[in-house]
Amino acid sequence: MKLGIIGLPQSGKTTIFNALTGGDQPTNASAGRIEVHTAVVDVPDPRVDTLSGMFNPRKTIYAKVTYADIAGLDGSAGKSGISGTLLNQLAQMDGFIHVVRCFDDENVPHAAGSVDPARDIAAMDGELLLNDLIAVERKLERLQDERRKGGTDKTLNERQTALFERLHEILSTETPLREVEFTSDEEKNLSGFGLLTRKPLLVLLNLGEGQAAPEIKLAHPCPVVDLQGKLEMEIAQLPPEDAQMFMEEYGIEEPGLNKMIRLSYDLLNLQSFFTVGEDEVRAWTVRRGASAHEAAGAIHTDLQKGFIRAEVVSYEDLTSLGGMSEARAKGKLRLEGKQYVVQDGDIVHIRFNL
Ligand SMILES: Nc1nc2c(ncn2[C@@H]2O[C@H](COP(=O)(O)OP(=O)(O)OP(=O)(O)O)[C@@H](O)[C@H]2O)c(=O)[nH]1
Ligand SMILES: [Mg+2]
Repeated sequence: MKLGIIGLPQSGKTTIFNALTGGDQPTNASAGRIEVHTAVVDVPDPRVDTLSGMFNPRKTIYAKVTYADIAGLDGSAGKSGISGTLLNQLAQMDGFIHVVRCFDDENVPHAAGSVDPARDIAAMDGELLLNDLIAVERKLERLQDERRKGGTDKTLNERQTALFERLHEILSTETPLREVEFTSDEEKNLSGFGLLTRKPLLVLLNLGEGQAAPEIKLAHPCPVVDLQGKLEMEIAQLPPEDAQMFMEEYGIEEPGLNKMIRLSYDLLNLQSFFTVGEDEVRAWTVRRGASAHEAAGAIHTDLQKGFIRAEVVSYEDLTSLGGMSEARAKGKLRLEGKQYVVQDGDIVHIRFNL
């Protein structure tokens, strides 16, 4: 799962990326250049820590999300849309984190001359909308060409034309496609088309030190999270002991970053289930609503192929009872079939036979 960190130039994308990775990519003007840095980040999860404490495994593995710092969107895509290379990068993402500058700093000029988060959110929304509108118009032209030339599947062409005309209508009213429900057949037609406003979006308000988050009325509701980007980056770059001291000094209980990582996991409609044992305690990622059969596949295709049953206990039951055998004795260890819908926090053991 990949999230693209996007935002206007100098909004703090690389700062946030460094905060996520503890890295030190240079944060200076990359204006106009298309730059992409990618990092795989652990999803902080106190449940994994608790399970690890219970089972004392050789390895503890957290769920992961990939973040990409994508510079190059500057609100000037204009009539021709976002350039090919950049669009390619954006289209590969499963969702976006839009970094919005709220911090004041006279040493960091704002391209638009002033700090105005609401304006910047609207500008980015507009850029993504416009780009989709252009992509849809191009597709409609191609479909029209096909009809004129003939020789292609006529019903398919008609169906696609109807769908893309509908998209055109929606986008023309400045509505992002993520707000629209599609049938699974339409979804299939649209996958591989990389429309940007179909992807889930999280707004990240990048605050200055000690700054309170501004109230912003969004034209298109989406999850919003705020953090002090530069401060978080500085914390992330410290050795862990120093970071702890630093946070205590500033009265920070948990880095705002952790919240953002968890929110981005939610944004992508994902959940975790766990496997436990002496060898390893591990969080696995599946979409919400996934079956036990899919969960088995997330671990290994062999487990999916040879699936017999899933042994399942909830995180709450396992931790309150204190162990697997206690859970079994109390009848809390359930045997579930392929169709069982996995719940966030389930501890799962797949029985299989190949
Ligand atoms: N005071 C203050 N400065 C910040 C904050 N976040 C970022 N900056 C500064 O703003 C400048 C731009 O930050 P970057 O993280 O490079 O922004 P960016 O969005 O990656 O910029 P481009 O890649 O050029 O588009 C740097 O000088 C940062 O030090 C913040 O929270 N407070
Ligand atoms: Mg940058």
